[in-house]
Amino acid sequence: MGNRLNEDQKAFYRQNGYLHVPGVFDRRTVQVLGDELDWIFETWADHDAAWRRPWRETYMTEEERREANLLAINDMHLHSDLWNRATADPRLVDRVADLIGPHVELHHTTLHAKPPETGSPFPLHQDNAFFAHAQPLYVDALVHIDDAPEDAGCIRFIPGIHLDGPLVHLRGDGAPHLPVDRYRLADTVAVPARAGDIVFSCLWTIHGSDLNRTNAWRRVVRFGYRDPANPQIDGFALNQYGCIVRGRRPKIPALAGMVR
Ligand SMILES: O=C(O)CCC(=O)C(=O)O
Repeated sequence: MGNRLNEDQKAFYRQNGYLHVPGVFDRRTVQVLGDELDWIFETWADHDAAWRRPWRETYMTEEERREANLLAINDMHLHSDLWNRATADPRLVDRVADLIGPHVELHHTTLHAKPPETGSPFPLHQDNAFFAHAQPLYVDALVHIDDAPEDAGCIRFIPGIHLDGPLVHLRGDGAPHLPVDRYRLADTVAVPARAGDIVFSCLWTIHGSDLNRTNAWRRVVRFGYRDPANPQIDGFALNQYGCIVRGRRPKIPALAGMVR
């Protein structure tokens, strides 16, 4: 099958809203991308990116809350040719095309690096709350630079709920998230992954993650891709063109007004 997904994998994604594909990037690729991250870290990272607000009391003890931290960097592909080329790597993009294709537009890249023992959780949410689109033809590809076992705060999903569409999130002085009494980490499926694995998810899929309780870093890079004919409604990078990494951009009235 080369870089393509098989019918079982596509059916799993349609039904559950996510898909774990082991070993997409080989050890050497992951090593090179990880080394490049060291430079990006020192130069561009936001060293205090952990999400705040009262949900933290549900997820962590008082001591854990004092220590919890997260490093985040947006759009690393604008700072590094290596990471720019990774966004169009056929091992990644051909599989995305099997989920939303055949035309694929890069929307953003984001690094979430959870430090050892203090790497902050993410409360359950849909990414649609951050960059809403009209259709579910938008895939987040979580590229694992380090191993992410369950106790390192691996990604977790509520399977199948993407089929219900976008939900209203709590908003205010912090990142949007779902009410913690109705959407609980205990009801999620953990997806532990190894360095080089990719976990794909739909932007309407509910997901989150727990604290990193190991003594190792947990670095995961999110590549957001959409069908270029899927109009964005709100949020991050609204009305901005991203690079077409596969196929072509159609010229349609719904996309009028977008800028470079
Ligand atoms: O990196 C994680 O553990 C969670 C990331 C996440 O929630 C997201 O990328 O939207």
